[in-house]
Amino acid sequence: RHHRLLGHQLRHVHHKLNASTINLDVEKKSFQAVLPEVIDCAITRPKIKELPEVQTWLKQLLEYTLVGGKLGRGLMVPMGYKGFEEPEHFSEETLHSARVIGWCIEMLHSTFLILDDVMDGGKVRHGKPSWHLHRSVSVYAVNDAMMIQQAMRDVLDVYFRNSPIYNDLISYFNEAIYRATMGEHLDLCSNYNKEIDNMEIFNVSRVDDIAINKSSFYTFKLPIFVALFLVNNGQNMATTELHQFCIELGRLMQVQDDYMDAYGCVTVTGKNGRDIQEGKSTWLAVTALQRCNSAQRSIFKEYYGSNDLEHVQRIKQLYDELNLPEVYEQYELKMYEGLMRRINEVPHAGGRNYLLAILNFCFKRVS
Ligand code: DMA
Ligand code: MG
Ligand code: MG
Ligand code: MG
Repeated sequence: RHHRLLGHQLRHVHHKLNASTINLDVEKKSFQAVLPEVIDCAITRPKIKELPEVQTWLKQLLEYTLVGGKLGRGLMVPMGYKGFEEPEHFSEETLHSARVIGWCIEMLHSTFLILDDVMDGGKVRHGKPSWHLHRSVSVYAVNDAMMIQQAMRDVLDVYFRNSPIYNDLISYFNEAIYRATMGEHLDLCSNYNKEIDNMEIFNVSRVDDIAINKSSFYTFKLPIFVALFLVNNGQNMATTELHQFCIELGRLMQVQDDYMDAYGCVTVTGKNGRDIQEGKSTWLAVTALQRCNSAQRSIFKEYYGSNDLEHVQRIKQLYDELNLPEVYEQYELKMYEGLMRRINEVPHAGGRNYLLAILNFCFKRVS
């Protein structure tokens, strides 16, 4: 009864929330407050309780990797539920479910980041040493990544096994996982090698394929569409237009990620850039090549994909000579405007407000 009363009061607050802007800091605190419950759920499953040593390990693994990020992906689930749900159907209990699912998406994100840092030679993540350099013994981190993924699956099972949304939930998670691994595959097969001169990797459509698979699905489509599973008649709002919005937003996100890899500051982004050293096919590299004269193209071929710091500096200098910071700013604005147009076509006012909050969270981001 107390619960229902609280729900009623919150419905009232929620109504006002819909009309004004979404307070991200408040939602972030409530979201973070659910983490201990989620970790506790994962580490108290019968099979892991039998192995206290593993239980302690998993707890440390989750506490280390789930803290320090922006939590954008996870927050999109409760924010989406609040944005799309009508006041008469809103419940505090469902909001809590949204936060649990949000943490499952953050667990999935941790899984990918652990593996990505092993594969990319990433050393810093969320402003701390990457997991494989911290507690784990380098490549053993692969096993830890799998463990987090299965812990995530356990949490989903505990909370939602008997829920009517369970099958859809699992199939959306599966789609996101598969897409991210396909994106990572393309990314890992896009390293420039001077010896074989594989310049064909630097093309717009490859950069798009990498971006869409690497980030659109698990970063945007998963949290946004899963939030709609929790909304009364939410399936009516899970449109192909919304899908396309997620795809485009993922592209924006990855262009920014590529830009920050060279132009970001490690103390702000919390990670060390390695794309130039690895010779990656990124938005910056492809855009640079589109604007190069033949002398500049030779410099690119000579120095791109080298671990030598002077070579990396030479590539960054080339990016500056080609005015890439300015080109980036214009491109980001153009993408922002396109996404705004898409948002304005969403019929649901609360949904529009929510998508706008996500877009503004991403636009001009520096970390
Ligand atoms: C990471 O791509 C991709 C996934 C699916 C986690 P990335 O290597 O560009 O990420 P980061 O720049 O954060 O290392
Ligand atoms: Mg990486
Ligand atoms: Mg990578
Ligand atoms: Mg990157």
